[in-house]
Amino acid sequence: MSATAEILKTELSETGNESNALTDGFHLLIDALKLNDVETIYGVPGIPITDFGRMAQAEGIRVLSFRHEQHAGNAAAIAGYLTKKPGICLTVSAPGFLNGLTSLAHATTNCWPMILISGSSEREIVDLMQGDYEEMDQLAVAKPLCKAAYRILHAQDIGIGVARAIRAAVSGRPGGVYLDIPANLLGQVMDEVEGAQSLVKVIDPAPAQFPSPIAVNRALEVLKAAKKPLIILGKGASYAQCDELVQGFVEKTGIPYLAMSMAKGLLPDDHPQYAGAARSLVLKESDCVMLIGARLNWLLSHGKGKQWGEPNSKKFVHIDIDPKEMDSNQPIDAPLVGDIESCLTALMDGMGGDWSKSDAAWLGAIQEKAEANVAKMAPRLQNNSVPMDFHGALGRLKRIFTDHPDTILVNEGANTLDFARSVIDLHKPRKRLDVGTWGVMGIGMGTAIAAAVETGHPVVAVEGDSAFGFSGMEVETICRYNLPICVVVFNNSGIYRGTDINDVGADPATTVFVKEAKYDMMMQAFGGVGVTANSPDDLERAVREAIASRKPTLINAIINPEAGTESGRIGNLNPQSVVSKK
Ligand code: ADP
Ligand code: TZD
Ligand code: MG
Repeated sequence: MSATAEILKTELSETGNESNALTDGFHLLIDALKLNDVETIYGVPGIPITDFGRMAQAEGIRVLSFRHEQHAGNAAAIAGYLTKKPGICLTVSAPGFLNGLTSLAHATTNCWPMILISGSSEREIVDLMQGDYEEMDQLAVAKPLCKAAYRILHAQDIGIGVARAIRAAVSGRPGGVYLDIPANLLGQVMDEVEGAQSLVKVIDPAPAQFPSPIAVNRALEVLKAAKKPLIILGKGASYAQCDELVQGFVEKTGIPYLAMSMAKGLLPDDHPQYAGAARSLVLKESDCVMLIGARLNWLLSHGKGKQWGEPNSKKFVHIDIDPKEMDSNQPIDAPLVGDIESCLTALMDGMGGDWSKSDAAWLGAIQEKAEANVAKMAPRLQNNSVPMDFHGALGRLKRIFTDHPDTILVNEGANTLDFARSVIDLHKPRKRLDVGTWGVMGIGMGTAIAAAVETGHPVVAVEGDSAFGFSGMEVETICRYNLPICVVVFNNSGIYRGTDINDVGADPATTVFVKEAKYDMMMQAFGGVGVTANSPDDLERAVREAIASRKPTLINAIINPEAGTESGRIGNLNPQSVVSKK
């Protein structure tokens, strides 16, 4: 027993407390997390949280150790999205904390619940800037980058601290929360019974938020008056996990819909009302757009510009849990503030039984356009060229995802991302996990690991070769935990293309990599399966085998280095220099 524990024991017995049993910060923190159903922690060990990780594991929490905190954090962020419970990331002080902070900011930007728990140095030394081991005022650094940030200084406050963190992460618009754990908190001792009494089980952490009846009626009036309505489903709608209600609402209205990237599969992508293959037409010509858990941010060109047709030609209905989202980019005619489940339930009730479905001419025009676009694309998806292009490779993956609707697709890159998003259909909710609102490269392996851990389903991560490089070392983590993950690296030997040449010096161009690097050997190095695929046939065979075997697999898919375009589909966002080049 430590000296402090001895003193405390004596004090407690002097005050008449005879239980004598003690607990400490380590155990209180573990008990607080367990009491609130935390099952998994993603992190990297080190001072001062190594023993905490060990003890949590011994107490039945699954603790997954990563090679870099950013990927542990990305795992926690996507675990939050998939489960509606905060994903937990555990890091060491200053540098480990900073590595984890990127993913905490990413979770916040995407409205996903996550808690970054980080060990920190002693307050007294940090605040006097006396140069402690890994000294940093972490709370101050975290604050502007997440939804809420708390520090716990006393063991008796651990229960409340954890409760606040959980509620802040999941209630209202979900987001990232920072929880600062100074090293000496973990060793603080208190009476075991009092400790247990100090813990808090959070009741109803994300309370339903009902829309006002006036707002519901207003929304129904706007929808009723529309001649060419359109629904846009965003990842807030898939996060809400009221899948049948969303499907029921879309079908009852008969309104055609678009799905934002991670909302794909919320209704099956081959649904007759899905207007994905006629995206330009519906955005331009619709007269009323209903956003359900989607923001009018850059991903929707802020709801304006040529893509959106004539200015002021549309009315907007917007469901979001955050009132500040209304009128953020366009005036909203019918704001519906509340959680999606409550809002859609109220709308369904208000619609009654005799809601007349959307105009047949509008649906017919969309269907005609969609069919023409699908027919135009079909031969490209069937091409069997060697070296492969994006479409030849993705045409095969599309078939595989249709045959395996439970398999989760993780996707990042530029061309690899944009083409895979439009080619691969998903048939169930929350099966597509990608770069999210920021377009972050590096989410790949952390996301794949959490997807496999949280769902038990096989994961196929379709990765640009650059994108993969950001988190590639985590293939060791995949092998160590023997996860059913198949990484497909779309290897075009570079960022966007593998063909750039630097004609003014000896260094390679900034966007090219070692030609046809053997990424498959990285997986082999740790005991997994590594394969090179030169043709669509090779690729299809290897992916099917990986899904069936559930063995960690990396397929190095050699893609024609000329096949991609600068920045994929968002090349227009690159600033142009007005100074003529040499
Ligand atoms: P996408 O990128 O798919 O368009 P966004 O991340 O931009 O989606 O938007 C998701 C929106 O969903 C956010 O504005 C968030 O506040 C909202 N949201 C998240 N969960 C819920 C919920 N349960 N009910 C209502 N809105 C939600
Ligand atoms: N760093 C981070 C964290 N995120 C980013 N989005 C970028 C850099 C910039 N970036 C992109 O937006 S896409 C991309 C980078 C570096 C890589 C594209 O190359 P790729 O994909 O090999 O992954 P394709 O298929 O070759 O286009
Ligand atoms: Mg590439």
